[in-house]
Amino acid sequence: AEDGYRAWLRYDKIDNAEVLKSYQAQFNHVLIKGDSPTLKAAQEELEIGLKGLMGTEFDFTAGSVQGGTLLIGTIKELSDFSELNLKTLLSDSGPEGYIIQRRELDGKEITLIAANTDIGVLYGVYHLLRMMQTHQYLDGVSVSSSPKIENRILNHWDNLNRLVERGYAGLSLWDWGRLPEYKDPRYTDYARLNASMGINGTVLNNVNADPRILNEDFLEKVEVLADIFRPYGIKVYLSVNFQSPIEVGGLETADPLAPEVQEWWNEKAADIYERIPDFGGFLVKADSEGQPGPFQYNRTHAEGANMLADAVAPQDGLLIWRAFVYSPEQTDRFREAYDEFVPQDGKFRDNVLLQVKNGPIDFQPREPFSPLFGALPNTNTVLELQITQEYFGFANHLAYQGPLFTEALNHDTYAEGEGSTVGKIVASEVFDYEHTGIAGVVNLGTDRNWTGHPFIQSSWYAFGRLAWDYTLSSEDIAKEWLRMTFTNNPKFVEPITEVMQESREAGVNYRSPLGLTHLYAQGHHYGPAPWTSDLPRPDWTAVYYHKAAEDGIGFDRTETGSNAIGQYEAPLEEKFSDPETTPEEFLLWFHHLPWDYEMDSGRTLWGELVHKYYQGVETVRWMQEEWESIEGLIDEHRFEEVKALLEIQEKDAVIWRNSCVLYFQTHSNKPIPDQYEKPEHD
Ligand code: GCW
Repeated sequence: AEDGYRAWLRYDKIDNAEVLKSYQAQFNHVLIKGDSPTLKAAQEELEIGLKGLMGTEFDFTAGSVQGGTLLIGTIKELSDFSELNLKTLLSDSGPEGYIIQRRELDGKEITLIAANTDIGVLYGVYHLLRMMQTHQYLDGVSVSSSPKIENRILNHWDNLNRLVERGYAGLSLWDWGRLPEYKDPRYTDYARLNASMGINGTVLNNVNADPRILNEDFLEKVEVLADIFRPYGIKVYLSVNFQSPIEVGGLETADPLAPEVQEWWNEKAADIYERIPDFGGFLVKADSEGQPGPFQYNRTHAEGANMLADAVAPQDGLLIWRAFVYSPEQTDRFREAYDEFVPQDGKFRDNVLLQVKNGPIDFQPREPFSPLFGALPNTNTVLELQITQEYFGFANHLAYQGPLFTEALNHDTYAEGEGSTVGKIVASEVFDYEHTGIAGVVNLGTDRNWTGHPFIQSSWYAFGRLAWDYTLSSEDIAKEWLRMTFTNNPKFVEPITEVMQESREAGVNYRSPLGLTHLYAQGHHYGPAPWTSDLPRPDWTAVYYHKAAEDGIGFDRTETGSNAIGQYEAPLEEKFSDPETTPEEFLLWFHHLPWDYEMDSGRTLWGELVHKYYQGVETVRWMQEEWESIEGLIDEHRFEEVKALLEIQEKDAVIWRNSCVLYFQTHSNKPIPDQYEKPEHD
């Protein structure tokens, strides 16, 4: 049975005779110049890929260029072929880009994949295979591609006992108990899947960091993983606990200004680099949700980050500091990260990157962008996205995150006038950053299909593709993924692309439409509990966020409220300050409005809220129908699995809708309009 293990690198034989014939006419053997581990990986991928796709063994032993050669190599290895003019062709490709061309060489028709570096070649090979998997004709192909963002990093929230925080796909992939001896072949497949999209870094462990990761016995295991990932261009990073000098080093303090603490970190970093010369660096969650940090020593974020940055600087390492901070003392959690970090702008070392979640609160189904984007001209700012469905029904619901990611990237911050989108800021096209980066929190685990719900693979894929090129559309990515992962049959691809594209909005609507947020049951974040009010921290309750009462609903973040809107640039501040000009999907993020406030549809706010909740459920039911309609076009195993999961999703959506509508009704005191099926309750 198809179990999803191969994900989008399936390489089943091309079932379109015409496409297959055209490929056969175009190349019949491969000439790879060079034999580094990365080029060997490229060759291995082509061996599996071409054999699978074309159904024939390929000759990889040709010594010279002939008609039908697939010629592959770096500018250096291909220097004999001066006629190719690679110096010019690759002048914009950088250290990771590549070109793919159909062209003539010595009067012979060849296909060329060339790059400045080995890893560029590998990326080019994956690109060619992707074109073949999606049945694109290669006549006259001329591709030139390079990443817009330098560091494209997965974040694993994996604990050392292999439980994954917010992970719903089995245990951690890292089998610490059997490392370093046993090198699970899965590590290589993990690297292949990531390299196929151009992911070039991975943080192995949870940001709620266990200090033991820095013990020698763990570092020995980390070294093995780094060795396996290296040919695929993937650097290893570690999350570290700020108290490590005490917990691991036996020091009395972790004060970043204490010389013995600095020395301890310097030595620790040097030791890691001895094992792992291309070690990426450290990721730190400090002074957030109980994690230790510089505050207890009366030091600033910058002082804490800079000490660690200095430790990795001699080897060109990076120090990634998270901006996910909030505390119960603030009247509005929305404000906090900005209030803490903007005054620190310019105080961080050049090799520090500040990692900011897309929204100001926490990976909610829909958030406005964090006002930190655009407010830090002198601090390398990384965008953190969540691939794992902590707030989207775990691995039970279909909720393709592509539209959320592109929405986050395309928000206009107006930092340097119109068009200063989050994507451009992160890619250093607005300010001049020393380093750029994007991070995705994954839920990969030991489930056969890596992600639990087969469609969560698509969000992993979307993250990777957007990390390479943030201007891609979520729809194109969805199509590409469906073609590679299931079938090229348009009868499948067309309707299911639509299902994917609608799925996130459905999730917004049945949970928290119109700018509501964080109505989750505390702790697990699966089901609804908008009534939650009595918890140890007010900012963990639902009522803190929705503020529903007899007079209306929503969080006033205008000047009469917390004035968080003041953190945005003037045109947005103005736009969001007036409910009439606030986009309705963000309305209750910024305003507390009466229940009979009139919406664009002509309905009252209460009526619109009810309408959206019902619409969310209806969309899930439509998703079920669409899925039923493609029965027989894909393998039965995955068909049945997704069908069953959609049943769960429908049930959950109804629970969300009923819980929220009935609860908010206790405040609105208004009826549910007649056209809607009434929630049943016992
Ligand atoms: O989204 C919240 C999660 C925590 C997580 C935290 C963070 C790793 O509920 O589980 O901790 O954010 O991003 O640090």
